[in-house]
Amino acid sequence: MRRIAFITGATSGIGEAVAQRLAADHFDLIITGRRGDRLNALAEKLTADCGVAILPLCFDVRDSQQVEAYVDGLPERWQAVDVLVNNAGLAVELKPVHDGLLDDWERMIDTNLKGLLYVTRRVAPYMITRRRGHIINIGSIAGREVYAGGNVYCATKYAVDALTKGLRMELLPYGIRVSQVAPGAVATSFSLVRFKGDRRRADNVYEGYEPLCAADIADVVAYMVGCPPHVNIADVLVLPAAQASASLFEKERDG
Ligand code: NDP
Ligand code: 8X3
Repeated sequence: MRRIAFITGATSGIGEAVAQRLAADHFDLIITGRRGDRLNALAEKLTADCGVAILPLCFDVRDSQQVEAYVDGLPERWQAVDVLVNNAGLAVELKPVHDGLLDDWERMIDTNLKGLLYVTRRVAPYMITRRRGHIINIGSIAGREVYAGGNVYCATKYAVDALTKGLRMELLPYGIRVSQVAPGAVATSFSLVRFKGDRRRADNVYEGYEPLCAADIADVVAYMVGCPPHVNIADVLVLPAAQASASLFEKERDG
């Protein structure tokens, strides 16, 4: 019987790379996101490439009713979730609070914080019933240090750090491991989403140094879930070699 991993935000970036990596490691996967066409294409590809079973679920993690309907409605065969990767998330804009847009803040808080809670609330009981499981939350260096303009995004990732620690305590009696991976700069759609499609601003984030790629983070997740049951890699900060803090990068200069 193959193990089952449930990955939120698998339509691009880190979540997609984790799906690819865990499928290659022979996990059956529940993959989620709002873009159904990308989910279905990924499901087809991973089934063909890796011979694993994939259940694509198209929902918005901000909608608690959708989360409840999809997760509580999982076919019995899919309820035995071994690994939950809470990855779905985003930053929106880079503005000081005094100039911020409420809608941007709500998108971040509702996705990164409330969405993670909604999904965990519905998936954890399946793990508790079986007295086994591993929850991996994708935090960020922005959950360790703040930077100007990062305010609300940083607050959501500090919250992910707090929730990870609290969940680890609450799920301890049930033998469920809870971990966090906190990446620095990873070249994905993240900055394009943050800057609302402005390609020039997005590309600028990754210029002059080699950022992480999504597969680097997937490797870390795969290592964590591959550890023997008595080992919990509780928390990992992963940075590009050219990054030393949330805002300090060693960049090549022209000329
Ligand atoms: P991407 O933009 O490439 O991927 C984000 C994923 O989240 C997509 O699959 C998207 O799916 C999903 N998502 C966003 N909003 C929702 C929603 N409301 N409901 C369901 N799914 C949603 O970015 P990354 O892969 O870089 O980001 C993944 C995680 O990594 C995020 O939590 C981010 O904060 C974190 N992170 C990223 C870093 C980076 O530098 N890239 C660094 C540190 C942390 P869809 O649009 O189909 O719904
Ligand atoms: C994404 C990394 O530094 O842009 O979480 O906030 S950062």
